Amino acid sequence: PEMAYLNLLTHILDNGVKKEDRTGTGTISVFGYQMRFDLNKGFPLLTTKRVPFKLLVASELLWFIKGDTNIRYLLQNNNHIWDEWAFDKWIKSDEYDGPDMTNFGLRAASDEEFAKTLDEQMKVFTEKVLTDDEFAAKFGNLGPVYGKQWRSWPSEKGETVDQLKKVIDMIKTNPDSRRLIVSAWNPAEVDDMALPPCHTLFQFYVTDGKLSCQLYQRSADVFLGVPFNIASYALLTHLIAHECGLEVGDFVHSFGDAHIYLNHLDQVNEQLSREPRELPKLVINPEKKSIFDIELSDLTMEGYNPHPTIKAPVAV
Ligand code: THF
Repeated sequence: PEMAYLNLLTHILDNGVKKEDRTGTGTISVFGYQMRFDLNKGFPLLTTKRVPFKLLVASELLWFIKGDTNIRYLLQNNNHIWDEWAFDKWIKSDEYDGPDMTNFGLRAASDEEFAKTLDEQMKVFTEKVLTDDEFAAKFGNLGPVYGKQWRSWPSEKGETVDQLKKVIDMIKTNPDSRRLIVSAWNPAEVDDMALPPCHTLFQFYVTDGKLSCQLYQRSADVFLGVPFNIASYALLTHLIAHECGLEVGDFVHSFGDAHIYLNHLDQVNEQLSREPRELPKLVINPEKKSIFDIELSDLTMEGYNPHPTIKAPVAV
């Protein structure tokens, strides 16, 4: 199953075209691609590099499931993958009076002195989000991102729609439905989000007592983001199957713009030179049924024995 991911990397190296992007980093990119993972063949957590499952993948997913959009919860769990996007809002606000941080992502990549200053300011920022309630409410919040749209999409009548709860209820009561959909893309609110959702929409499908899930991802950072995204949606599928008394089926991953950043190419080649190992197995605490009650301590990854981490800069 991991070959599906390695084949995507190769496909982009072979067929990708150079394309400028919002972050100014530059990418090679293809438009339209699909991977399929049979979740019965093991949990699709990559073994050709270490992917921090509990620390980063699971804590982020539980944050979405809670309907939370403030990075404070992530910080409390030592998860820093969303820091830059909140930080960006702060440094562009009137309240920021530290050193100039314009274009911090790009500058840090080429200037070591600046990278140090950025690190210091980032520490000041995350410390304030953790300890100052008012500051956290204002600058820890990423806007109406995933958690908000999944759990409380605002409706015309001034009410909210709990898409996640509804889809789980429908899987239980009407599993043949072709409307088992959750959308994070809310056109009316996209402009207020720190980052418009990359994983835009997902759909479930039930057959032979197995739950499958397909994700449409509009934009994919294939080296850094996609290993997280695969694991995250595989986990979501396992959790919902667990609650609904179903087995797991396939995770189907469909892409719009799938790209490799030009500053990830050495890392990609390093990863492609490695031999995939046996996939691990996810164990969910059988005492807990509802996805809304699951905590990090209820999840165990057994038999994960990956190749070492491969570091790469994240484009902001
Ligand atoms: N923006 C970009 N450019 N890439 C993304 O993958 C991405 N995400 C989310 C939002 N914007 C994005 C954030 N998700 C890492 C992983 C996932 C992220 C952001 C960053 C990352 O840096 N991973 C490192 C480990 C970091 C660590 O150990 O702290 C890695 O090596 O995998 C797409 O969902």
